[in-house]
Amino acid sequence: MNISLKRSAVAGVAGLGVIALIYACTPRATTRSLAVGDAASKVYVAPGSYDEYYAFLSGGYSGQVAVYGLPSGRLLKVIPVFSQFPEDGYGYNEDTKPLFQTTYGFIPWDDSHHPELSMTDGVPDGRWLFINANNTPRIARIDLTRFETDEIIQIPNSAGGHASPFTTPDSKYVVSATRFSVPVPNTDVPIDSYKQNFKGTLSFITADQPGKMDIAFQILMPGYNYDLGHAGKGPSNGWFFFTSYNSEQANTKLEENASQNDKDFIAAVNYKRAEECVAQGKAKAAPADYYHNWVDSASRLAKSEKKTGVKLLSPSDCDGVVYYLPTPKSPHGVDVDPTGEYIVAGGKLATVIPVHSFTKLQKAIAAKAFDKVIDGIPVLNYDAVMAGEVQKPGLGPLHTEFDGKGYAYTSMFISSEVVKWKLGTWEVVDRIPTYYSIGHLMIPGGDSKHPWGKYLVAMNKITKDRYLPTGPEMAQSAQLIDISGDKMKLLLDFPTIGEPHYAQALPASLIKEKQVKYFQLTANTNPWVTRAESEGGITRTGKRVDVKMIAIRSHFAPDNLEGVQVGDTVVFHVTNIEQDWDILHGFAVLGMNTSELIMQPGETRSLTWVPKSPGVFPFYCTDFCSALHQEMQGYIRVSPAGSNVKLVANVSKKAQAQLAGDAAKQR
Ligand code: RUQ
Ligand code: CUA
Repeated sequence: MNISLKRSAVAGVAGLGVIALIYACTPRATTRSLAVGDAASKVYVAPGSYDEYYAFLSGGYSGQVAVYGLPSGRLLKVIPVFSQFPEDGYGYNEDTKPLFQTTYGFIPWDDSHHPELSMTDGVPDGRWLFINANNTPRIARIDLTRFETDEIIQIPNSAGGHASPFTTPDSKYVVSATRFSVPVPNTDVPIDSYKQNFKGTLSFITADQPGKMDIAFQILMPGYNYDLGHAGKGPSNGWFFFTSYNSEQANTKLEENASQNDKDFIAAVNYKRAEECVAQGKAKAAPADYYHNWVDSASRLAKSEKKTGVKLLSPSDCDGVVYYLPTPKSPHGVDVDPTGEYIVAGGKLATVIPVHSFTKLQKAIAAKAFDKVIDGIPVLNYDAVMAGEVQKPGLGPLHTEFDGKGYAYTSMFISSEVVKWKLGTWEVVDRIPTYYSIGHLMIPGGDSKHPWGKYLVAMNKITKDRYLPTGPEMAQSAQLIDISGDKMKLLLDFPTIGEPHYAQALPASLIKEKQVKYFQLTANTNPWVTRAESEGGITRTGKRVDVKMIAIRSHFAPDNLEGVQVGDTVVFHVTNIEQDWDILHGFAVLGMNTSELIMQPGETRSLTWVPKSPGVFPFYCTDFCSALHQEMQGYIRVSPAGSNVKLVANVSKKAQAQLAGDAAKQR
């Protein structure tokens, strides 16, 4: 959730006559359970040793993912996903730009919310990390052998892809539900025709094959706001649960108008049933344009394809595919416990934490315990599906994770605390304050069948006085809490990047040994690869000039180029021919206004430069790669249009002979 939602949550609660605990935003300097005793030694990772867990925190409005080591809280890497990234040229260089292609054009910045690890049999397996773009709905796949974004698929018929990209236990599907209902297909209608014309969609996207994500089907839903989701597991495998709010179908002043109903709904989707109906042809083929972008692994070039059409399934054409579970007051998170029996909602404005039972849900369906039917969706009776309610947990329950030992931990946004409670008895057994206004929380594997229940990370929305002040905006703050004993213990505060909305973590041992250290030059299929100095050179095709160049400690070859003219478009293709771990080179030209390049070992990257005036322009390596890094440079001479300066690059004689041969053939 973002700050404005937070404000409205506080106002909404106050409006409901519940005491709004203003200390959600008020710094409290003194309290119990500040880090004490042996906390420092518990987070200390000695120089040269490794952390026990990789944690992936979303960057929220930064569009990135930040990777931290736990328990140290050390930042290991920032992975750019939905935003251009100056640190490695992602989204600036020609090779990665196609990843940002959408039907709205090139989108270089989005809001990323929920990282989700791929799973095998309901347990994180360390293959991929998925994450959603919230504004222009998309889902990305990050490969965890390289910590790189490899694929992005756009979700049509959707606006605000918030309930995303939660996966099924086998990662066959990732999902995306629309936050904003919109006309489907989107068309020009009066906004106050919301109730007639606006719809929600729940999208199931196939995800088990890298480079091949696609929309399997979409379920057309009533025009509510869909918020979050989680797959069933164990007995509830084959089901997916999505929270919704605004069952009032308000289209203005939602703060007030969407907080009227005592209960909204969790949509329980039997997606195996949906698969059957789709196979039986019960889904309608609907026009819908969207982009699928992916990186070809051998050339490391991103490609884009435009797709048209989706299968749209209406619940009224497929009985038994969706049921609504009434759930108090604008639920936010929905989390399924490790056994797959309990479905826990976080009612932002509720004073209890409602827990549904999957066993009861099935019985209620069999007994047709329906209160009513909305657009072909039976609404199950609340009492018939209720497993229990956690009473007086605090205020503003948002998200719940599990420790695998029978306990659940819920973030309380308004009362700014983590509350630990027992599954089955629903009693609160412990609570710990957070600083300040916790949104999401995360336990490694805490939404899976197998939580590694040793630590919990609280991701807080407001920082205020927790760190040395840095002007009006403070880095957001995460807190590491030890949950290995009966009582939660605060161990560490660490600043984060952007606004983490969720995180995932897994034992480092699951991915540490699988890391790619460099790219094999011999396997590089980029059409502009230069594998040896002798292969570099410069060629002209009309007004386009291509430069093939290598980078190696500590020079570029070629390093002097002449014959370029004002009006040309120059494309540099630079290959880092190092075959050694973590030896990068950079490339930047004076006045270049698109990007720099950073090349990983064995990689070719390209950038486009349009010189605007005659002169001599230096270029250099931007990564301090060796003792002679400052010597790693070259010049490119630019002459006026129509000049007769010969096109030359100071490459080896052999390469020049080759170039002359090629030119002769072209003539
Ligand atoms: S989420 S905490 Cu609750 Cu997208 Cu933000
Ligand atoms: Cu290469 Cu500095």
